Amino acid sequence: EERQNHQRLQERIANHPCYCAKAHGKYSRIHLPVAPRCNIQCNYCNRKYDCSNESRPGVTSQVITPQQALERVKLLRERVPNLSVVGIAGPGDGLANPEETLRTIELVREFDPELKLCLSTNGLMLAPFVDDLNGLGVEHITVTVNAVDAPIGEAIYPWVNLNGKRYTGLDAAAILWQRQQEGITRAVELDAIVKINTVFIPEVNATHIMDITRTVKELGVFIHNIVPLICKPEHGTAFGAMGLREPEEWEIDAVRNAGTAVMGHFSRIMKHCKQCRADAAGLLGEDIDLQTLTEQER
Ligand code: CLF
Ligand code: SF4
Repeated sequence: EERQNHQRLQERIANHPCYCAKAHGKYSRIHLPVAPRCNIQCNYCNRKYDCSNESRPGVTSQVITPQQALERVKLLRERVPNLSVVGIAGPGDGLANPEETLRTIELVREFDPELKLCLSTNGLMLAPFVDDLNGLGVEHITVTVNAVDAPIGEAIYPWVNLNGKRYTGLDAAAILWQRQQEGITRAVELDAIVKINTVFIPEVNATHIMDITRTVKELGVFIHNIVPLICKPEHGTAFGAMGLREPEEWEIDAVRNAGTAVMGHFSRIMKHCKQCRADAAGLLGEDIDLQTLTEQER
């Protein structure tokens, strides 16, 4: 039975460029930047720019409406090679903008039910929306988990906003992880294929990453994606101002290799992430220039 489940899973991810390394030079994804607001603060984020959970600080994606997002999908379906996935990855958090996010997903689904739907979130509001997402056919969910221990989380998240109240300190980190766990657990129950992103932050969560891998594996997560902190001073992030360094490549390699053993045979560590923009479109790392494309269209 395990073999059959594995087979089914392989089929479901076979044309997802992030979940399946073999698919990434072949199939394209589009990100639709419909979600401007965010409900937490990460110290590696510059709020003027894209969510750095899935994308880089220092690039600004222009926010579009759900209707414009649909137009973009229509335009790009013919222009990018083998479009298979439509994702929402900011520029804020998709679920801090639930109306825009759910409406966009609905429109894309109506337009072409064959397109895979993908959402990346900080997880604060995943539990309350995961059933709706499932109902709309969202099969791929990414949650950014940078700590499964409040004292470590406290150094990464200065605050979270929940139901009109702002939490700080240990409370903020504990609430975020609690909610992330609930959301991830429910997503797995609903048979979503869950990916965890973790930002490798030297001297903050680096030695904690194995614990994260082990913990999320136990929750039934399929893939763990560990990405390097981006924090040059010019990116204007809190970590940049604190003088934190970006990790060396060998540090990332080491933690990914260690994680591979933990994830085992039926789940995996992602190694080909390109830390995409919130408006990325095309093959991973070979995005098309939307500006030029729109000008050509006129
Ligand atoms: Fe986009 Fe993310 Fe879906 Fe992929 S990106 S929402 S899972 S369709 Fe992919 Fe880009 Fe890395 Fe993200 S390479 S940043 S992992
Ligand atoms: Fe920034 Fe994304 Fe963190 Fe929100 S979740 S603070 S947009 S990095």
